[in-house]
Amino acid sequence: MITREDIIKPENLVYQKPVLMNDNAMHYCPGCSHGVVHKLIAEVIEEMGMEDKTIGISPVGCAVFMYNYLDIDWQEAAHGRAPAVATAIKRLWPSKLVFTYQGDGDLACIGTAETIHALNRGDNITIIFINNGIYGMTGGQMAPTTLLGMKTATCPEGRDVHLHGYPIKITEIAAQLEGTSYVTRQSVQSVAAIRKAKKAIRKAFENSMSGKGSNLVEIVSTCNAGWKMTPVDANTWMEKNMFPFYPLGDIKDKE
Ligand SMILES: Cc1ncc(C[n+]2csc(CCOP(=O)(O)OP(=O)(O)O)c2C)c(N)n1
Repeated sequence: MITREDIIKPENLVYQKPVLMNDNAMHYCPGCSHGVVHKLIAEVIEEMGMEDKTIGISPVGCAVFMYNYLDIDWQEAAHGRAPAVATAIKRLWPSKLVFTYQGDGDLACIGTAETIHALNRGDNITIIFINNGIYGMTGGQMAPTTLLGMKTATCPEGRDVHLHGYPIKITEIAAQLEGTSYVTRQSVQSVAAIRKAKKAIRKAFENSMSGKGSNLVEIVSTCNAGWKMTPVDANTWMEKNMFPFYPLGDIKDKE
């Protein structure tokens, strides 16, 4: 009979939870992308041996509670202001790995100015941008990233270009800025996508430690509760509707 002790032998261990992730129960809705990205960030920090040298900046939105789940140093920022706070922290402690973790309402709307200027200054930080196309925490209102035709709590007939303008591709804008080093768009809807997203986060974190400039990793994500879909339907909807407008892959890599 195989006992538990046999299974946990080092040679039989194929996977384990990152040590940095504590046992607090996550508040995220089932199917939400946030938890997967949290885990990738924890894994990368551990693999880089930066457990006690990392400072995360957590702003407003569902992302804010990341400090409850990852046992690193955290600083909370007002809505949209995380890149400005990250700039200050990185300049005070250049030897630290400094990253922000922001939603699209936070980064691409209320914090557009902070985001663009921090990236353009070439501050050696990484911005992780969770783009789920809506304001998730407050009940699924339209965000600047909401697709045309997409229904939200504040555009129940669908986003109309004449009323609301076009969705913004902030990642493409970031790639145009002199200060950015690595700009990429990833997702976490499949095992292959998760692996690629992890590689992208690793590269961005390494770049920010080697002084190559600022880095932006967008993760096109689902918000199945806000989109009012099952987790599986939300993934399918994202692949069919979000990926054509927000295509995945590296947009800029200065090397
Ligand atoms: C200055 C300020 N304005 C508005 C709010 C209300 N608010 C809290 S969360 C949120 C939406 C955040 O959405 P997003 O950044 O897309 O993240 P998500 O919740 O989708 O992960 C808003 C508008 C606030 N807390 N502070």
